[in-house]
Amino acid sequence: MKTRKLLISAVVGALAAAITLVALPSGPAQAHGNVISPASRNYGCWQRWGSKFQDPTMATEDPMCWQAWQADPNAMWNWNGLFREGVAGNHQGAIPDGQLCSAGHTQSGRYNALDTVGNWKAASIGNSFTVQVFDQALHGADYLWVYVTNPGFNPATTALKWSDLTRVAVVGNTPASQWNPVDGGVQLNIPVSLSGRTGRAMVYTIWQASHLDQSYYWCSDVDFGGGGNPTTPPTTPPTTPPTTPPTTPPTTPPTSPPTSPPVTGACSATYALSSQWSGGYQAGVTVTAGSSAIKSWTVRLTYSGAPSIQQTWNATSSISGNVLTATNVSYNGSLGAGGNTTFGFLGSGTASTPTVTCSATT
Ligand SMILES: [Cu+2]
Repeated sequence: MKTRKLLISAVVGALAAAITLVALPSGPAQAHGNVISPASRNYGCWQRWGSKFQDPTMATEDPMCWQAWQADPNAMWNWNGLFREGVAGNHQGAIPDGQLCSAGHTQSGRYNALDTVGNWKAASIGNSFTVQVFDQALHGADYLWVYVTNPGFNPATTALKWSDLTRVAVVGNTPASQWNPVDGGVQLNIPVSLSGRTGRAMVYTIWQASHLDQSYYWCSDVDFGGGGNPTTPPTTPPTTPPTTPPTTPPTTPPTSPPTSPPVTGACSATYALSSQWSGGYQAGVTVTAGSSAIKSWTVRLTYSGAPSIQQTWNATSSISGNVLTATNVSYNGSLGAGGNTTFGFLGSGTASTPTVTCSATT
């Protein structure tokens, strides 16, 4: 039990705690899960925008995800960490109405923006559908409960309350060995069968994990019968997006902030490790223009061995030998004098610190 708690605090506590991880037995540090279909709010936002979360087109194409990314990118990067502990089965007592999608403002409010009322993207499903729960950590389940909102409830205009929900499926004690092995963990498919449902609704899933009293809560937006948005326009306008893309790094800053880059040439770049876990890591690079404005930039990260990169955001990357080359995307190439932007990537294996150079066109 104590070891597992250490693992969890390591995920939350990022870098400092990652040192603890080294001493622990091997196993996934990002050790939780989510509903991947119909995708929960934060898993869906991560799926759709994780590779380009600073792309301002999100503000118009997917405004609810945009406001959530603006509120706290960690709510999406940590898509597998939406849980509470020590609830002792009293879910309704632990989570007030209007806070069901953030698990009652759990994790110091990291997920609060998932409660925002508005027209979230909804998965088109039929009356018979499957809730797919992904368990990265092989926790298994003491139980899983699936609820659906009652007919007439419109998530685009109404905050979710417990009284809006009817439980439609129950899965009892199911150790991870009985879930389906999938890449990176195990998955359980929960069939749900309804009748006569049309239009927008929400699916609410509770996963009571088995390793300790840890309860997960997920809101999934669905559209029964598919085709089309709700007929009632949302009464709550989406948060007005900022006019310039944010430069917020995707995760908690590293424990020692990068030293200010010397700004002598056209641009400079600093590398910072954001977090790491067994088998992978996340890093960010801040690109800063020199004393004149630039139109585009290219950053080269030179490693002692060939890097393995799974995903890059806010830059286009390629690897040749030991060098990772990253160039700006359409919305972050142009920087004013002294201005900066950030890109990031997920790497496989153990993080090592590259030598970083930056070049730019003016
Ligand atoms: Cu976990």
